[in-house]
Formats: sequence, C-alpha cells, structure tokens
Amino acid sequence: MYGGEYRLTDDQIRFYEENGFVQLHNVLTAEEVQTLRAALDVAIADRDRLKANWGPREDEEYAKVFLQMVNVWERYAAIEEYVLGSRIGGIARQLTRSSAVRLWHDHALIKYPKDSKATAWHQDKVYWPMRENTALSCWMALDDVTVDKGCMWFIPGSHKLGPLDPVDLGKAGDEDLLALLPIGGRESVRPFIAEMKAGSCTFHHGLTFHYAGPNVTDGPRRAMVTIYMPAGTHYAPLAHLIGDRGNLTDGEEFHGPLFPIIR
Ligand SMILES: O=C(O)CCC(=O)C(=O)O
Repeated sequence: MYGGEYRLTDDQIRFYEENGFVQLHNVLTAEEVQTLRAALDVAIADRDRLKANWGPREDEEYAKVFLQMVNVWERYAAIEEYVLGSRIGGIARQLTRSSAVRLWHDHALIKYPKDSKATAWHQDKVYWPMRENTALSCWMALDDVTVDKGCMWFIPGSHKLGPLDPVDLGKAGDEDLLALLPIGGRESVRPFIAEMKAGSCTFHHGLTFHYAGPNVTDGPRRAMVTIYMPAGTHYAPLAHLIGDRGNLTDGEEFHGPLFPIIR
C-alpha cells in the first residue's frame, strides 16, 4: 500500500509553481483510506488512554481548532508506510523538481464537531527552521471534506509574497488577516476552496496562505498532513513544535533517520 508513482502532468507542476498549491483527486484507494483511518483512530484512543501529549499544545482554545498529533509515523506501522511511501513523497519530489525529499514531520489534524474553531489564515514556513523556502505539505483528506466540515482554503499566488508575520493559531479565526495581505485587500483576494473526497489531497507550498473553517457537521474531520523538504535543505535555528530533533547546527544539511529520505 501507499507505494508506486502518482505521475503528475507538466500542467499540474506548473499550476503548483504559479499558485502555491495543487489539488489531486483519488490519490489513495478506498482500502488505503480505511487503513489509515483505522490506524488514526487507534492512535487517538491510545493518546486518550495514556494521557499522552503528542502535540505541541493541549490548551482548550487550541483544541477547538484541532487535535494535533505529531510524528505519528514513529508509533504506528500503517502510518509509517503511508508517510514514507513512494506515492506521496514522490509527488512532493516532482512538485519541488528535486531528486529526493526528506520528511520534516507528519501531523494528524482532527477537527471535532461542536464548538469547533477555524484554523486562522497563516503561512507554515514561518514556523519551520529551514534556510530554503521550498518545503511543502500534503494535506490528505481521510473524510469527505466540504466547507462545513472544515476543508482547506488557499490564496493563489500568495507564496510569492515571501514570509510575513507568524500567527497564533490558538487565537481567533483571524479572517481579517486577508485584509492585511499586500495584494489589494479582501475584495481582490479569491481563495480556492478545496472541497474533496476522502483519498484526495492538496499540496501547498510553505509560504502559501491557507485557512480551514470550523467543523459544523456531526462527524470528525480527519486529515493526515505530511511535510517534506527537498534533500539538501539546510537547518536554520528556530524554536519549533517538534523540538530540537537531530541536534543540527546552523547551516547544516538535514540528515539522518529522524528525517527519512524518500526517492
Ligand atoms: O487542517 C487544518 O485545519 C489546517 C492545516 C494546516 O494549517 C496545514 O496543513 O498547514
């Protein structure tokens, strides 16, 4: 499972380069989705049973945005097979036009219904300790996602703005950030709304502004997110949610088994 190659067209790669995201349908089979979902449900149950803190923050406001479990691949074989599999890593490799990518980290992001909060507009790269601005995320839907379920939204081309200020995701939906973007104000910004079926995904560049609304349905919104960087990416010190993994020094290339390589 999760192997083989998902061959992108030149148009899809160019779309990603131009817009900072791309949506890809039917990347996983129904069986692959079901296996991942089951593994994630076990992880959630284990986390509750062990009272383990597998995410950066457990405070109540942040928990309304999502339950976040980080580096789940290290604990569950099915998730490891997915995260390190050639299919998803291979798409990241094609989109970044690199010969290989390394995993930065994974995180499961589950938006529970009721009292759910939006994920504020933000860029990811401002939280990542890397010199280059080339890393990207795959956001895999494990449930069918609609606006009501809390699907992802992207601002096309916003990765070209460069890094802006980080946002505290625990605080407010912060939709007004849109108005602050130096691309002409709210009226001229037309977000792409990534509704899709389970097993479909989006990839977004680390500097692309994105958002997800609250989950106002009756069921959970389960997403598995994996972040990859082209092999050869250099470490640049910055406090990060997964901590000081790897003891890298400023300017050193990411290497070693904590950041596995995928060809
Ligand atoms: O799933 C969400 O609510 C937000 C996801 C996100 O910010 C990301 O994958 O970078």
